[in-house]
Amino acid sequence: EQTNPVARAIDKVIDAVADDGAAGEIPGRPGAEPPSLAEPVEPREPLPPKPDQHGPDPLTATGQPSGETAESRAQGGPFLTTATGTRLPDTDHSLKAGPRGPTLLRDHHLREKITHFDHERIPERVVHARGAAAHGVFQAYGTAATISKAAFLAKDVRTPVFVRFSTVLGSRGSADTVRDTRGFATKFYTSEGIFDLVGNNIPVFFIQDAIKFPDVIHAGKPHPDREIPQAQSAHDTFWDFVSLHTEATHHTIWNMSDRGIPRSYRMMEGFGVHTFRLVAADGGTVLVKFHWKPKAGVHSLVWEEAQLLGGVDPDFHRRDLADAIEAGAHPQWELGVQIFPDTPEQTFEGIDLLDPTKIVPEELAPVQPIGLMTLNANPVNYFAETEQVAFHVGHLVPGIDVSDDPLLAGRLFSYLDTQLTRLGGPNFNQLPINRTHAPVNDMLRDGMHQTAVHAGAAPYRPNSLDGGCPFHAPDGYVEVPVPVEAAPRGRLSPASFDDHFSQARLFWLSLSPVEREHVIAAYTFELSKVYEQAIKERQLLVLARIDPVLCREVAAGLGLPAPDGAPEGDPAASPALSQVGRTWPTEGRIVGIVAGPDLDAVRTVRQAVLDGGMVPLIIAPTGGVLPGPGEPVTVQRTFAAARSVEFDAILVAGAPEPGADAQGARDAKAGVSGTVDPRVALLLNEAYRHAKPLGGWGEAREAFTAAGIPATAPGVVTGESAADVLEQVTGLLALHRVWERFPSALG
Ligand code: HDD
Repeated sequence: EQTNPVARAIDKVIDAVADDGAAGEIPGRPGAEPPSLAEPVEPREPLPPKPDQHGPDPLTATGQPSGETAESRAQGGPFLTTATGTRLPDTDHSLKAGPRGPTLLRDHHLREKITHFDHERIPERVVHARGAAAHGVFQAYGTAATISKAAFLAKDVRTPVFVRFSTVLGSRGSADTVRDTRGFATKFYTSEGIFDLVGNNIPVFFIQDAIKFPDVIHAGKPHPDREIPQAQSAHDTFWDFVSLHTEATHHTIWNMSDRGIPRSYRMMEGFGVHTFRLVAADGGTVLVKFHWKPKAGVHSLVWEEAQLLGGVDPDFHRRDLADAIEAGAHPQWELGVQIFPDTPEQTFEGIDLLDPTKIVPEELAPVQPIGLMTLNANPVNYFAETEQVAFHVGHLVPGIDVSDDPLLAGRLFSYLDTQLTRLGGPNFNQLPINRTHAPVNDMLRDGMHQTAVHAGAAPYRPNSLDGGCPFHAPDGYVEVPVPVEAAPRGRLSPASFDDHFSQARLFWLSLSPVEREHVIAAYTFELSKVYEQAIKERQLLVLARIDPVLCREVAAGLGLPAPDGAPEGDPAASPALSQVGRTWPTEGRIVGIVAGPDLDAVRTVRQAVLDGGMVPLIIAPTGGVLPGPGEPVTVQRTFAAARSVEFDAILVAGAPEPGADAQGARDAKAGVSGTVDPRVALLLNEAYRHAKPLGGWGEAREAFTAAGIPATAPGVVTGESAADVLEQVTGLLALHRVWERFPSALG
């Protein structure tokens, strides 16, 4: 019996294949009926729920029955009905006057079916339209219990959560791997009401005041005339804005770094960005910044991979999250807080805690873990859950309060407002995914899409007709009575908000040489896509304020002179900001195994990969089961479907077989392939260029040579023993990439 959950999931497939054999049966699906064009005529039993999925909690806000049953939700009821429950004998033909006659207006079923279909879409989110989500649980360590009275932060309390990850700029159907900020929004269904932590994977924001949100988003969205480019910042309006609006400099350099292209949602940090205020049971307060730290480590794609994935698998992050959960490899994050004294200045070590363009380096204020979140179930229905979930920074519980960060203030208005348009009215909190798990006793009544049937005569206060209910709650949510500064009213900001460059420089100085190279390449790529020369020149002036090397290298790439300018400030580096040079867990990483003729070696190494908690995917010329004696080995990726971008490392099990499919035969006939299929050569070549660990044994060297990979290249492990090769490759995987393969020109 396998203990590794990924292994268990894969074993199921293998067992199914191993059970094959009866004549006429479908390979891999013993007992299944052979395919047929005839429609089923008998109702089937309702399908059992899928083990990796669960829907929103079945609690209703009011306890009202809904007419909906588990069967109807699962489409498992025996007979088709209209929306009002009348059984239907036919839904394939509209009502006509004779078989060739005109369609009749009285056909209510036709109109109901088409009208409902016409209204299936709701407006996509104006930002963060593209997303993926999962259910899970948050378990508190109790370490925050002394600084916050929130019930869900008490030791060992387990709170259901729903997390939605997203990109910001793209439309709902855009690619996952674009260069962008990622949303990281968590809904905690606590016993005291809902707490939403609506953060990003970047700890700072483009603007310091919410009033500029429409400006930054209009600049980042596609151009208004042709609606291009989709889901990216590499265009004139974005760079026009950020080069003029220099408070965006810090967020922009994070976007241009590896953080803008995460490897997976599972491997991203999350940040609450703003400073929040925690309130203890005795009324004491501290200021905090929230951090999510992924157990799987912080990893990124390289830019070429991200671009390839846009075409090869635009759903890469969405699929990765769902697959991991389905396989039982449940992603986890530790929630932590940086804690600052709640002083009247609201600064820490000279850093303004109300300025959302600033971080507090972890070296100055360590992140203190307060609980663990595990995502353990996929949504059952994308629309009902992931699309209809409505987050709001104002959803707070006693023990957590907001600060006066002016960006947060505007958000407190915006999130409620946007749901009215997006979800069609003020009752969106009654949607199953948005329902609180705490008892609701409000006096909000009526409105579009009201699903509660409220009893009671007096939804107002004070009343006597309902016995005075509901009463004020003595332990209810109270805003912290922070004194308000006596100062003249005005459209103002503090002087500290004028520092736009020192922390962009801090970030740059904290990166390793290879990460700095990526930043240079990203600015160069993006600005190369800008048509207006003046915008590029202006952005170079901004870069000169960050660092002369950054400015010089980007200018060289653009073919422009580097302007003079001195960097601002001399901040100390924060090593915690770099993703390179640390070792990370290898569990859940994807290892491609290009199968060779020695099936025993393939079986052994596949098992060893599983035992190491990683996910092996067997790559072979064609699908099905590898030909040969012994326990069957199922192929997961054919040469036609395997692209390097899917794998974190690739192993070559001896000389791979040439492609036996139509493409392979055509290439062989045309003399394109040598002994190694060109698709295998491309696979290895790309993985090599993307600094991924490679390993092989037996005649594997032939494949590496065909891919143009030098024999002595770092991170290319060859040997006679598959076990030794795998051990070394796993060691390399813990470092994520083999960066020393491409020594940095920056030193
Ligand atoms: Fe926002 C959605 C994160 C500033 C207005 N935002 C949205 C989502 C995330 C964030 C993760 C997607 C939630 C989901 O999955 O449904 N937003 C942030 C962060 C910000 C930020 C971390 C700065 C620190 N946002 C911000 C400002 C405004 C908005 C300043 C407006 C003044 N955000 C919205 C919105 C959205 C939204 C228009 C779109 C859909 C939605 O709210 O429900 O109201």
